[in-house]
Amino acid sequence: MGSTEDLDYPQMIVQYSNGFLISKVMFTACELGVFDLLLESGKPLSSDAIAVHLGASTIGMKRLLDACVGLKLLAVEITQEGALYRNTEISNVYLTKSSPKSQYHIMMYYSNTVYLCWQYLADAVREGRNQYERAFGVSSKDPFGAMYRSDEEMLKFMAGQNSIWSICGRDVLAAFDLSPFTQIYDLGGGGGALAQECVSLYPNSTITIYDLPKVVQVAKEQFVSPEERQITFHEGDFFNDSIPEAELYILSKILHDWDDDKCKQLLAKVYKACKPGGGVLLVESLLNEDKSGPVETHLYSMNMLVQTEGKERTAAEYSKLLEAAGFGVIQVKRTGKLYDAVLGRK
Ligand code: ASE
Repeated sequence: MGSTEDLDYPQMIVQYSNGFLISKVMFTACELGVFDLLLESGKPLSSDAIAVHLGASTIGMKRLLDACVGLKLLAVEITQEGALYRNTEISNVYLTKSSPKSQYHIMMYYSNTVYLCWQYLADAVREGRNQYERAFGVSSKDPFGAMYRSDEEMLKFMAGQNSIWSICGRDVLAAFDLSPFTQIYDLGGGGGALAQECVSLYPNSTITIYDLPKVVQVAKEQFVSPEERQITFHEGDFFNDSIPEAELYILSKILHDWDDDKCKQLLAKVYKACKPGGGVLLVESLLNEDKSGPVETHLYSMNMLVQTEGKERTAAEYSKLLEAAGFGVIQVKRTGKLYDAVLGRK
């Protein structure tokens, strides 16, 4: 893009400025149920029909639908009865609630929670800490206390994280052959979508989701059925309570929530609990060693600043944390997608 940059018309700056408008159009069409309605209807619909079905104004809905066409999230066909809208393939797969690869829940979390925190990004940069106090009037001392400030917020977060595993879970679990490890703990496993991918990919494994009691309760009620016999639960706080013995510990998007001291504390506890010959799998979005990118990971690191106590790190930074805890033979696999995998052995 740099090479096509024209100082009389800075395409890149215009595109970056409009980035949040694009996000909000997509989030809003998801939130109002546009893609769900067009999937269910099975035929193209007029803007008036969509507005009536979704209880929206005709003027507002027409504007939203046309913007979605511009973004290639919808297609339009002009007929004698006027313009008829339908989903594009990518919208059917990723933007409808019922699709197995739906990103609906993470978008609702971005649109209604993350978005509000980003309002205070300048304050976060000035102060070097998360912005829960300004955004939601809750103490920022305990980030997960703040993130789970209501059952509704906790559920939105869990559903959101689950939707990410529906598109990245298989790649991060297949990055290494984990079949030698049959007894696995997923620390902070939340809604269990990664655990579900894990037992599907490794049918001989059993996996225990270790998470806070209220998270486990919601996971059992809403996300993992008792018929899924290979998945069990352990209620606890992995910083303050004991961690049971296992062959493999998965820490998926856990270390990025915490500073180096907390990461070392947690990894040292995991090392102690780990069976000899066992290991730890870190699932994180890795920064390049020279911190030149990927830009998505830099943006996520900004998000860690406004929402948590952590940051995104390079593979070498994770390796150092693992080594400090005692782990050896550290292997790194980049997946080319959002999340990568780092394996350490005891
Ligand atoms: C966390 C993950 C996330 C803590 C807060 C979070 C996500 C959003 N908020 O562990 C999902 C990843 N997306 C981003 C923007 O970081």
